[in-house]
Amino acid sequence: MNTKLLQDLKDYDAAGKDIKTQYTEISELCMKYITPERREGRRAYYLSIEYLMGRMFHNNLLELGVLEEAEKILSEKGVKISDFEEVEDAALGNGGLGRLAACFLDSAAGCAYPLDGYGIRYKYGLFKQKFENGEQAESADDWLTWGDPWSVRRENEKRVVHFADMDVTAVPYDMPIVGKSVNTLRLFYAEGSEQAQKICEYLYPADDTEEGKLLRIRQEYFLSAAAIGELAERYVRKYGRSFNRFSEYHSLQLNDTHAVMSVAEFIRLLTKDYGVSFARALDIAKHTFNYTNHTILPEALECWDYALMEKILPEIAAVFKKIQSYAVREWKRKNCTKEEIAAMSVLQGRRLSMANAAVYVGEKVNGVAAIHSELVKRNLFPVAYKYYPDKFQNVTNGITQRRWLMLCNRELSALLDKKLTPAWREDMARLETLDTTDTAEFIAVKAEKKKQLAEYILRHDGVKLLDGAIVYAQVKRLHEYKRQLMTAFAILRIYYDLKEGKLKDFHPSVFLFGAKAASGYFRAKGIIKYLNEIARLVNGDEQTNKLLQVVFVQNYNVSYAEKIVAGTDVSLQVSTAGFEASGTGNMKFMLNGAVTCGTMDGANIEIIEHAGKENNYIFGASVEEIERLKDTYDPNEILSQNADVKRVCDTLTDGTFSDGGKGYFKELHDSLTVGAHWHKPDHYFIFRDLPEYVDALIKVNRDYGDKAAFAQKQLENTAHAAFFSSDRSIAEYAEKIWNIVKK
Ligand code: 26W
Repeated sequence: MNTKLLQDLKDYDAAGKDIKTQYTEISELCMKYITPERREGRRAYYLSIEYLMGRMFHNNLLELGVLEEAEKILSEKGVKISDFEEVEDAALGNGGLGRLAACFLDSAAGCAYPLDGYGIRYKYGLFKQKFENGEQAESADDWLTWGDPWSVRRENEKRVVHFADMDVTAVPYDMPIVGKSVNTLRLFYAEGSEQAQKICEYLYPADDTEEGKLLRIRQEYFLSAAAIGELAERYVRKYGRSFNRFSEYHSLQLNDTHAVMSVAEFIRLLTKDYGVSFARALDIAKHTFNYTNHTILPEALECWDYALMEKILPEIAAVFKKIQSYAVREWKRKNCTKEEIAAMSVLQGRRLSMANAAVYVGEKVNGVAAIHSELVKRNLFPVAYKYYPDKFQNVTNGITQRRWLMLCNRELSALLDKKLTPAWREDMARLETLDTTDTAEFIAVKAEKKKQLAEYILRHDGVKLLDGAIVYAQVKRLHEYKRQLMTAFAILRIYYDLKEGKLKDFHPSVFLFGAKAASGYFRAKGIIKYLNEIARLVNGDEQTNKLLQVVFVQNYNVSYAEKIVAGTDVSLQVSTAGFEASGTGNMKFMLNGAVTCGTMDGANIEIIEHAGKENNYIFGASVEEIERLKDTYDPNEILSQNADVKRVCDTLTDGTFSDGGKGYFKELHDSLTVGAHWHKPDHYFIFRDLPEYVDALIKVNRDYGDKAAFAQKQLENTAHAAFFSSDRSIAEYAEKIWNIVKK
């Protein structure tokens, strides 16, 4: 308990100050008690171009151990820290891998592992989303309007990053990551000319134009060079210029391929500024860098045109070319065939494969769920796996129980305190001892969290949630492989069955959606429009709207997610098997006592292994079946044989809905029935899985009738969620990949 901090809070004078001033002053006051430690010895460093941190106020006070006390002290002064909810999320990420990075930093500090993060401090984070006539409208996320009291600008540690055509000053902003250790997230801010400042203006520029691609390369190199420059300089000051012991003190984790240029920069710096031979620098790199793959989507595997990179980073391009020639010599010594060499090549003709560079140089390469790591070996890098099998690892993702249970669901946390004593908070394995037959209090907690969720949705979206309903949620980025469109069809199926009196004793159900579509992703925006049109139809139909409601919340972000995961009964995780690397929302729902209705994909497979198939609702083709189906699957055959499927699919073109002449719905219908030049019709097998999906949803509805039995299934999920704590993930990285130890 931080008594001095509490005393300061008691002495704080809030009188006559507006809420922004109160937020800033109280945060700054807490910051005085947070001192990042610079421990000697080996450390790991996380290089990520995204960190989806969410709000830091409550998180940091929880980590400081003063949240409850501070709340009381400040409320006596008329300061309701729940009003600080209006502070913008630090949304410096798109979703998956950015939020994972934030959970990993939280767990490393929470478990006293030496792990620091390097990233980019974007002026504008992920865009804010509103719906205008059911369509996504984007606006800039000016997240710094409330200031950023949780970061400290380090004027005296700024450094210059050189491009062929400009110099950029990288100014570090340090955000302390509070736990048993206090680690640091260092975000670099670009200063200098107008063009230099553009580098950190926006997260993930649309890279479908050369201009966008160039900016993307600049962002990735900016992060790489600032981080490497600093680590190298600090090392030389302490251990000299030979770099012989660099890999003894550093393990650098590449979060996807976005910071792979740090490998080339490391070699460039050592050879050019410190006279280290290329072979030696490459060898040190091979014992320093590790790579996490987060997706098997081919379009997400970054390849850069050699000439494009050479235009602004000639030395970096040259280093990649030299790595290629070293690698080819090594592969020839291993008697690799021409085809095998091509498959592993860093430079393939004019294309630079960042993933192949990461695999070749990385000491360890890991996937993010058991099934994904198998697919990484089998489908993504089969040749590299053949020649370097020991490189390949799995570390299944995890989520921090501090934000995703203790903070967002204090009522369930209190119930666990009562049943298990607070010891579970330091030892999640104790959740396994939960008596899941004793459900009365859990049912009351879930009802309370649904009530709070309903209030939040009413306040933020002006929609009143159906009372006493089963709450389903599908909240995640909008992407075809995540199959929000299949859920849309399933809802229409249920709607029509209700209207035709085919569903008796149907328990009232609410389907919650939250999703942002990438600004250039036409089809994803069409699916958002379609879901909003279905909501309008279903919610407006007096015959059914006491039984079925569809709600699409706007600007789904980390803070919204905290409310939804706590108040949901059924987590919808319905990606086509083999496409979702892991998923992490699935784990958040599980921990908060929701059953999963989903496919055997990503981490869902391990969730079912831990929580039991009997406590969840699994449906759909397996990875193996999807792979077998790829060549023979004919969606139009299903349409001709299954009138139910045809009926809902036809609503896209039969006038049931209008997309305001934008052409969204016709294009979606074509994507399912005709395909496109880059894919076959229904390339995510929606029609194959839809009937089983509807059956699963109806089964949920039936089972819900026995409240106690259903609650027991939900509690079984909470009881078996310990494995999915990011504390476990970090302990695995520390042991299997980083070789670092707790303080
Ligand atoms: C929404 C489509 C999409 C897919 C991949 C957007 C961005 C990507 C990135 C290139 C990689 C990424 O974020 N992958 C996600 O990483 C998460 C953390 O490991 C996984 O849980 C998700 O399954 C994976 O899609």
